[in-house]
Amino acid sequence: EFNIVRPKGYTISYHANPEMEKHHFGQTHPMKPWRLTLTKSLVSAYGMPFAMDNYNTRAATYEELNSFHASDYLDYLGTAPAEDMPRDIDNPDKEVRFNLGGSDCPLFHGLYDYCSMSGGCSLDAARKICNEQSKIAIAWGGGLHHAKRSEASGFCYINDIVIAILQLLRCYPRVLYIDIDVHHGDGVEEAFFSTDRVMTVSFHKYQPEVFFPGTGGLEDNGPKSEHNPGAHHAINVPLNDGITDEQYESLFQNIIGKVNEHFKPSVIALQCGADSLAGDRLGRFNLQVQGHGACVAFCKKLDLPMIIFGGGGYTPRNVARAWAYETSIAIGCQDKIDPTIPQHAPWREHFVHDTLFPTLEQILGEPRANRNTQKRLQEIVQHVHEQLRFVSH
Ligand code: VJV
Ligand code: CA
Ligand code: ZN
Repeated sequence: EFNIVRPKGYTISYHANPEMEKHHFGQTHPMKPWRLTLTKSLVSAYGMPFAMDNYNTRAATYEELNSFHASDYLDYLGTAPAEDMPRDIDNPDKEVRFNLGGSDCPLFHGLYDYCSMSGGCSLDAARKICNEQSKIAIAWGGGLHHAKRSEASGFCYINDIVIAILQLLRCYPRVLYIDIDVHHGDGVEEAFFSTDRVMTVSFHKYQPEVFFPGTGGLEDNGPKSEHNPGAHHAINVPLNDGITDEQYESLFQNIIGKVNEHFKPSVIALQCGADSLAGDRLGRFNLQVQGHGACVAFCKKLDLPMIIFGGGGYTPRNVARAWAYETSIAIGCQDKIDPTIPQHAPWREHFVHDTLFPTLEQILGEPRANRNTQKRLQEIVQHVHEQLRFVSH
């Protein structure tokens, strides 16, 4: 692993708070902060920390969280007592405030600390991008894209991405937000609905009434109310079950390539939710580590400063594979790392297959049926191109 060296001419930084990983949403809750430990251990086993600036980040302050979130929400988040049983199962009649305390967003021990650590991790990454101490800043502890100004949603309480983008907007004219989590990035989209300085692009499974959060249709491109500069600056790529690497990569490169030409971002914020991988406990796609990583590689090629956030990802061994591989892409050492997981990697047995790149058959047995026709994908590309005609900087 000593062949992993710092890339020449640019700095990669890795931002993490090891205390964050010790928190638990509850016994069988799908969100497992421990996946961050598994990721870090794989990154370390490959020797990648030698090639990066590594920061142990502090928690975000109340004032920093307050840059997006409402005070009454933050006050409640900081004082609501932890519950051992999710309220909607145990006690359906008890009052629910700010959507806190249901089974998706339980009130667990240390919740406020966990949230402020996630926010701190992403904000630290944004600051290093702002003062040009880093070209690519990695914040796997962030990416919690559903949280609203005054509401928790879908395992997300604090929208660290919005807070980080607000910081980027102090130093850069235009931010491109890209979201490859299998869920729609609704919280980030909504936060920037009325500005043309942020363009949001989310790729996600879309099946309202059935799949969370139910928003993000192809035609939803930002409120077209009078004189809204944010109109046409929300791009949604609604997909069906079973999309493959080949289809996803071609769609991603086509759309992001065109968005880059029209919007001309000064910086990229990329949410890399790993629940879009095949075999995810909540996801429905057939993406492999290679296809997911190809999105990161394509963004890197645009040669702009970039923050890379985590997000969803509910089969921890595959989350760790993808995020370790994507860390290697940021460094530029992806061709130097051995696809066989290092003998000395902690929890090596936990990976089941000893490779960074398991096949679809290894992950799933039988691959999930692909419900995405080429015709529909063509329509999506066509619609996005039409939206982009309204966008030129
Ligand atoms: O679909 C929903 C909402 C319900 C109400 C709550 N029940 C539990 C599920 C249906 C309508 N919520 C989604 C939220 C997904 C959040 C994704 C977050 C991210 O990846 O985009 C970013 C970090 C949902 N899907 C599956 C579950 N909730 C789920 C929640 C559980 C669970 C099993 C599944 C909560 C507790 C336990 N099991 C024990
Ligand atoms: Ca998404
Ligand atoms: Zn997700």
